[in-house]
Amino acid sequence: MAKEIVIPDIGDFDSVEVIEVLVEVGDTIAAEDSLVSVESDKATMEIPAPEAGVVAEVKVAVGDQISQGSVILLLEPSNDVPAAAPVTQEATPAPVVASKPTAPAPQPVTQPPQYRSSPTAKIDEISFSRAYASPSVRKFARELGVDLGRVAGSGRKGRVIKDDIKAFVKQALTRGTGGGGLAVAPLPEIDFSQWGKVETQKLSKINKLTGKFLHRNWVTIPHVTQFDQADITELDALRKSMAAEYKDKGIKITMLAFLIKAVVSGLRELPRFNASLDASGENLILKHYFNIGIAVDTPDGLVVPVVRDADSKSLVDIAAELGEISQKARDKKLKPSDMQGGCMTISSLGGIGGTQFTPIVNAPEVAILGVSRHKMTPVWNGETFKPRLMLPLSLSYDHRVVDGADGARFTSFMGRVLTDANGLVK
Ligand code: CAO
Repeated sequence: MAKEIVIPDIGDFDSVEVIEVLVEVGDTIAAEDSLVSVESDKATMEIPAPEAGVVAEVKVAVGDQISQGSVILLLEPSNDVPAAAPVTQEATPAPVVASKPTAPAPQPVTQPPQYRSSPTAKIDEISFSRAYASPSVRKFARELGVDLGRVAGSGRKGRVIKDDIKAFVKQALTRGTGGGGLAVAPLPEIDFSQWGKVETQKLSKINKLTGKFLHRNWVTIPHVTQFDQADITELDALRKSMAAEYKDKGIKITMLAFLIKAVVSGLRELPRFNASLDASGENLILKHYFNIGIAVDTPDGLVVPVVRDADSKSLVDIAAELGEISQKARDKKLKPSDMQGGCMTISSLGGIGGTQFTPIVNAPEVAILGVSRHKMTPVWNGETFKPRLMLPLSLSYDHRVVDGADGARFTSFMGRVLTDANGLVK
């Protein structure tokens, strides 16, 4: 037979308001589990269960005014449910009372609260004690190591309820601890249509994948970008004459082919650039092969196919291969294996424009060479200004593997080999 559970003697209060109902029909509860939170102008209290059982019916709702003797719920007594603490059948546990902190100003909750960092950060006891929450919510927060002062309450008058703690932990785990323990501030959810007309476009599969990897690489790799310029006046003349020569054979001799050969020379000169950190971060794996990745812009997003063994291919072979792989990329015909095993990537935006940029290292590689638009520039040769075609280089590298001096050495070396381009043709 279901038993009526009533509000016990709650001291000096004639009537109190129900601010939270902590159980639902069908819940199995133990003696002393909190059933409802009530509030007077001086305190919040939790009314505990006098005995164990299963909730058959809940008789109160949030906002009800209740007093001693009011029925809270009907309970099917159950001998199977363990008591939380030894209590005599007659004993009615006393309400758990918390003095009411100065309640924060009521705040309309229009969207789920956003949180900043790990739930297990050090608890600020002062803000914890000032937080507006019932004793069981405080206990729950303590158990999870949540600093209650940082949890936005979605209950009435900004009171923190159990669901707020759960949401706080969930959000902190999914957002706040990514990137090797780095806590990042979450972006607020914003309804942009409040300022004007908008449309929502689904991200492509490539956008989503590259987004994930770029984000990981950006937050986990300490990047430095070294800027430089290479005098490619002679290289461009050579390229143009070769381009005319190979046009009929259907091969486009591009700047990128020269850059691939130059990067191979750079990797030979400075082998730490042709390396990867192993997963433990304890060892450097030095590679004796020369596979160069090329960032290719496609309508669906960025992909990076790899020119394999570029050291053993001639400039013309590389130019021909580049034509094929960039077409394959745009036709979405690249296989995963076409994009694996790169040693270093080149991202060329020269055909589009810009003076410099900071490319993101394509891990597990340790460096990426960005190339911007070349420009005819007056260059002082010690006696006079001469017009020289200058190519801007932006080398980003992983500072854990490459130090600043080697970064500058690499771009200087690139400058020398690109200036004397004949050596790259073989
Ligand atoms: N400066 C000035 N002009 C340049 C140049 C440079 N550095 N590089 C190329 N050009 C010119 C070429 O001369 C060519 O002009 P013409 O059509 O008059 O002959 C034109 O730009 C196209 O060049 P190209 O055919 O040689 O192609 P490319 O090597 O510039 O680009 C590719 C190939 C696949 C790299 C490119 O299509 C691409 O996708 N680039 C974007 C890469 C990207 O998005 N990177 C960002 C990654 S984020 O880190």
